[in-house]
Amino acid sequence: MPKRGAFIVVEGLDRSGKTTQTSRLYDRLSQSGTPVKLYKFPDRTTATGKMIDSYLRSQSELDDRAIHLLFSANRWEAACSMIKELETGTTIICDRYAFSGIAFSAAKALPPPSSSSLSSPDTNSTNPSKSISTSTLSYEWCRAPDTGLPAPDLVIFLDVSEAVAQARGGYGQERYEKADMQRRVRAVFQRIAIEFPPVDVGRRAQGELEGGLRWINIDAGQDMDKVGADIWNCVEALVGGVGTPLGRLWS
Ligand code: 2DT
Repeated sequence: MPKRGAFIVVEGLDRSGKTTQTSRLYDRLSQSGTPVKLYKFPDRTTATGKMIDSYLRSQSELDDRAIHLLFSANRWEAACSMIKELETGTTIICDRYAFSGIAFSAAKALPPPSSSSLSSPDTNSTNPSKSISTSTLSYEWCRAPDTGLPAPDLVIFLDVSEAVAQARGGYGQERYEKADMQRRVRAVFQRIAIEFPPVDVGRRAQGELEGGLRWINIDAGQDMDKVGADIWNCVEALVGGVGTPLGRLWS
């Protein structure tokens, strides 16, 4: 049976260099002769994307649940084409996906940012779920609408500290581009990461990356070329396609 394309998601905090690294990865895969397509969510060009864009620019207000569902719908709109492309051998790189959906919405329900559980990765890695409120926009509620979407083979999470983000020029003007929100989002990303088996970045054997979603944290505070090299180190094993069937998120 011919191999399908690999599905690689790049997630990250603002100022992590995510968009730069994603397009570099795209170029490198293209140059290696891999058929590759780049997706970015939210896709602001569709009808749902235009509503999302207006919300992010604070030109409109929406209930937290309504915007969450729009972000999810924005992915579902693309799901059919993505599946077709992957099954016909195209590798997909995706700049943000369902994990951003959970992280940004569930972050709204976290306790105030002065809480040490938000800024300390150690506290969260011990039991991050404890810091997530179950009263509104619970983690489970946020995850539900994306259940069944095509599951990536690999999620690369570009982690960047607040200090590095500030040194890179601080945050932009959109709704979520604030230090307090970014801190909360980082905490939820850490909560998501513990759902997936850890990967040793040094080991690139195909067997290590096939057969289920893998999540890799990369220190995006490093020099851009080093970050690019770390990413390639993980992705190289997937060049040439994947032999296992495409999975579905959380199902
Ligand atoms: P960009 O700055 O990357 O365009 O993202 N977001 C994104 C959500 O809140 N939910 C989602 O499902 C996705 C994909 C992250 C725009 C902002 O939208 C947030 C930042």
